[in-house]
Amino acid sequence: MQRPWSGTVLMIVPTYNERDNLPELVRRLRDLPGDVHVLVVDDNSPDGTGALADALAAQDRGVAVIHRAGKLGLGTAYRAGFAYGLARSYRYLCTMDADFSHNPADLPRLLDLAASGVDLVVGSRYVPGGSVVGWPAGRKFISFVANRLAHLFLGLSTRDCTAGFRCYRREVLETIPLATIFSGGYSFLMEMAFLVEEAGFRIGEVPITFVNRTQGDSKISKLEIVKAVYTLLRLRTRSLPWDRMVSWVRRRRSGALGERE
Ligand SMILES: Nc1nc2c(ncn2[C@@H]2O[C@H](COP(=O)(O)OP(=O)(O)OP(=O)(O)O)[C@@H](O)[C@H]2O)c(=O)[nH]1
Ligand SMILES: [Mg+2]
Repeated sequence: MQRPWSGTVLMIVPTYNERDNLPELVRRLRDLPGDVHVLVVDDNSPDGTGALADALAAQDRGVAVIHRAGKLGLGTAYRAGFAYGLARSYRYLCTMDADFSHNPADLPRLLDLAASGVDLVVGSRYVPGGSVVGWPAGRKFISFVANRLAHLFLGLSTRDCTAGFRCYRREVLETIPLATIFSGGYSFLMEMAFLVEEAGFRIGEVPITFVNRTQGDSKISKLEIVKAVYTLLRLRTRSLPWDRMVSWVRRRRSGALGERE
């Protein structure tokens, strides 16, 4: 069936040691309506995921692979994927995890909302109808606290601002200064949500059931929690009144305001 987004979608899948998940994931994405293209961004996975991705790409022109030298982080993997998609004519650039926590069958719902004019659509655990299955209580707590802090500290209205299942309209990624994003790891997701809201884009959330991985190991480390706290503080400081004043003075000094007065 023809959809408004048919033929214009790139799904970016960062991978690190996902050999048990990747072939089935790519198959299910390629079986979706609308010829969704898949870009795997692999960081030289020791388990051979990169070679597996190459084999999938050799069989299917709708699959491509970026190989990076080593484990360079989730955020920079997304950025590499965005650069690839923006250099081509894709209109919807999506991201998801490789471990089936995000169900490929949910993707058309995200795309339908994006095609209706929503700039960033998030597959969300924390809107009515969304849920998390299989996470231990500690993991749920960390995710809950991260989101609560993002709402309180940064004033974000996105309920699930740490979610990796997303669909960006091309214009969003052309506007946000991707090269200046500080976070290279998991905090990238929060920073992007902040920048997209700050830029005034429309964000929508569709409920999803997030299912804990059954194959492979989690890559998230305790260090990522420390980095997330740092990211919150850093972004919060940027939006404090004195910070706005400093940037106003700087702009004034450089003459940017003088012309308008
Ligand atoms: N290319 C690349 N991919 C990564 C990196 N770190 C994680 N990933 C991938 O990013 C996705 C999310 O990582 P996960 O380990 O599943 O993180 P998570 O979902 O927060 O953790 P779990 O719930 O325990 O699975 C997966 O597809 C990983 O393979 C990285 O440094 N580079
Ligand atoms: Mg995962």
